[in-house]
Amino acid sequence: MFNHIKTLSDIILEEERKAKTASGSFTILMMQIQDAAKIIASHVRCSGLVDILGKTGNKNAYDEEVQKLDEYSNDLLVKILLESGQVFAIASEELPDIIYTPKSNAGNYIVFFDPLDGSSNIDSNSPIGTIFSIYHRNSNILQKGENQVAAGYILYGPSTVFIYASKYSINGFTLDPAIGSFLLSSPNLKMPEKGNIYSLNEGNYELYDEPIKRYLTHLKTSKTYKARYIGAMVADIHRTLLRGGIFLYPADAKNKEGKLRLLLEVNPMSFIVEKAGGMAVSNGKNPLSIEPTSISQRVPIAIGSKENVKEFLKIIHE
Ligand code: P6P
Repeated sequence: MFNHIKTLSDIILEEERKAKTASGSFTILMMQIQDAAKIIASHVRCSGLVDILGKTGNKNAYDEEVQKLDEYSNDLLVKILLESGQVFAIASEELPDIIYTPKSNAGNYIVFFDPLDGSSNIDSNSPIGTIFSIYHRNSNILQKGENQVAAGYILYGPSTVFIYASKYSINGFTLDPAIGSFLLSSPNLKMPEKGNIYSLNEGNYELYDEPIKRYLTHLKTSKTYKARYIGAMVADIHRTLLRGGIFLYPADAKNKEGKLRLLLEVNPMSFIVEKAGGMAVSNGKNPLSIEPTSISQRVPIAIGSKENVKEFLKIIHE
């Protein structure tokens, strides 16, 4: 008997049927995001070649304009989303302002995205990712993260993994390049209640305030933790989602508000982690409840297994 492995498209269509008032608009949007992910994944696989192929001039062996991967990923997502007919407005980490779809083609959704998170990892062939966050059309573009309809990320690592979270479910899918489908590989993701991995850029240690330093001392003296830091939020969050533990980007003397962007990185990741049973805090608050003030607003973040985040809060408030 042929056992059909569910795909991301199957799950999206199943959830369309659960949504009583669905028009199919969200499904079309997600299919477009899926297509963009597959195209970016294929370019990521050749990113090491761009320099070699590109050195012959502006065209590479595929007769394509040689572009930096993050510029290419951004341009692709902007084009696909604006042409989808399902989007009212978009905002990208690579763009200074919100882009509104021309009225003739405007749709019902707002999409925030980081087209290639961790792009400084490209040259060392280290993991990178794409983060997206979807809201219903609203006159006020800047909405609290709790209003997200769905959020997800694509991790371009040894394999290409698509994590998709909606109000109905959170699942992980792995791209089968042979058939170009994202196959269900981590159904009904549940984050471990507690983990023994902590993840932050300890190069900033001297810039941290005393409570953060106290927390780090606790982790190190307890001798039960491992440190892992990849420098791409998508990769560090994905490991935390699967194995438990905590990821932090605290505020520091250099990044007084923190480095990561509320709307483009922190909210989608907080939505995903909460759907998997984890927890996120920014300045002691759930990031999803923060009223955004700007597209580029940055917040400190501690996110991961519930027990680890609670331990963090306990120690920094001692
Ligand atoms: P640092 C990548 O530049 C990024 O935006 C996140 O993906 C990552 O978690 C963080 O910044 C890394 O920052 O200061 O450790 O290089």
